[in-house]
Amino acid sequence: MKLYTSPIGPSPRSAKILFSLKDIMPEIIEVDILRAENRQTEFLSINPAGQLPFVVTEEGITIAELSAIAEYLDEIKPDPSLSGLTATDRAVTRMRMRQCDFLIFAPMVLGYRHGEGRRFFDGRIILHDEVSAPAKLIAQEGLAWLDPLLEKQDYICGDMLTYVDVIFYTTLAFFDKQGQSIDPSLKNIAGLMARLDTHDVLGKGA
Ligand SMILES: N[C@@H](CCC(=O)N[C@@H](CS)C(=O)NCC(=O)O)C(=O)O
Repeated sequence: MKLYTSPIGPSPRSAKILFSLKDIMPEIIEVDILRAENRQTEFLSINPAGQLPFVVTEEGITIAELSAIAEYLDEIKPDPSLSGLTATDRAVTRMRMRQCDFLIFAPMVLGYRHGEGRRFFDGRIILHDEVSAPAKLIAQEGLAWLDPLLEKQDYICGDMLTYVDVIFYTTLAFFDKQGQSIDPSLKNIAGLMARLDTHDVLGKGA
């Protein structure tokens, strides 16, 4: 299996953690994200979404999107599971992933791309001046929605670490440094981030 990735960016960092947690060692192909190599024809022919990371399976199939990659890794090597041990657990994981994506990750990404990240994204995507500020507010509303759901559990989907925690951790840690910090009154989210900071594989050095 080949993993096309980069040494920088929250999603490549998530991929590194996911592969580490699964103890799977893919062939690594580093793509120069700063020079937008990922947006050039050669890479678009492999991954039309133009983003990193993505996997190319032994059969030559491209799998992009961290959640799809994580579920694929769980299918080919179930232990340790990052999606959940039962059909119900896995459904809960997919549910929370989609909710986090729509309510938190996507608006955070839009807030950055159309705001602080404009210079980087200029020429890669169409930029709109009016997008950044409301997108950041929507992401904060999403975090405020999630916070009480974590009151009685250690992780986003319950008492087991899943790929949603990995993606959440790297995404929030990255955007925290880009002007989208976590409201300290969201105690459960702050607690989750602190817990993940001390995790052997996720931790700050990963
Ligand atoms: N939803 C995607 C996000 C991928 C993503 O945003 N990748 C960023 C790196 S963190 C990227 O490729 N940025 C460079 C670009 O868009 O040109 C996933 O789950 O993999």
